[in-house]
Amino acid sequence: MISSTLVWQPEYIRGDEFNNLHLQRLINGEIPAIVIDDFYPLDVCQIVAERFKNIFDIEEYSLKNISSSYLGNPVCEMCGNKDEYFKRVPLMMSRVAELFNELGIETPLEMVLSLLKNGWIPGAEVAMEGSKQYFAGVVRVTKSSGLHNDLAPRDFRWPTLEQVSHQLVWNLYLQKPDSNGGKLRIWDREWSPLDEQHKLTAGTMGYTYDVVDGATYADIEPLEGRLVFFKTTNFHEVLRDDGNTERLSIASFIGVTNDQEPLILWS
Ligand SMILES: O=C(O)CCC(=O)C(=O)O
Repeated sequence: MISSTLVWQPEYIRGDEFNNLHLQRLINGEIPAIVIDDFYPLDVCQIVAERFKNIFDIEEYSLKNISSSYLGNPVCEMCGNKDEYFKRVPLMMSRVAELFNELGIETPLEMVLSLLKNGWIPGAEVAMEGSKQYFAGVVRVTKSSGLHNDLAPRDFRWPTLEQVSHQLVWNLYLQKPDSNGGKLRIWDREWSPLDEQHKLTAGTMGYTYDVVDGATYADIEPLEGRLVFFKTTNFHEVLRDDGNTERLSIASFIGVTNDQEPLILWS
């Protein structure tokens, strides 16, 4: 019997309060998430969601326990073809940026980079592999994702990503589903190599629920304009959304390499 209780509280702050202590609390696993409401204006989120309806080259994630499609160039979908990945970066960065053109506001990626610079003295930048830039800021429609965790140096042999010692992520929600579903659930349970025995079969990135048996969790609603940071090595999942209005978000990972280096962002 799997038992758990819901008592782990995210830290809700305003954008101008964000500082290094918040990031440290996340890195140390003291809080499940940092939540900043109204980070992006609601009317802009609505325009972007309307624009997104006219995009027809959205791709499906190939991983089996995720029901999600995307606009962008995520490493997990291109890891067998590094050259093609880096070739696609400029085009896919501009395809995403177009969604935010002429709205009188910076893109979410630009705003998150500025915010992170207030919380990390060496700063924050999009990750580079030598002279080649990574893609950051994938736009996703997510129906559900199974229980999983993300850790680039474990999953990919890409030199810059192998430097990452702690992995976080930011998600900005652009459209809330009209169902009651779509919540992000973050478990107070961090991945360790022993957990690989609970992994689902090849081709999935999921784990069975006995890995979080007894752990507490926090549920976060994907409200429009809400920015959420969490640590990706905590088991997490997106609860199924069966509504008609799509759950739309934009996100990128954030890697900590060491205290003297900028945070690096990629998707
Ligand atoms: O869409 C979300 O709320 C979280 C998605 C996720 O699993 C992640 O960003 O690692």
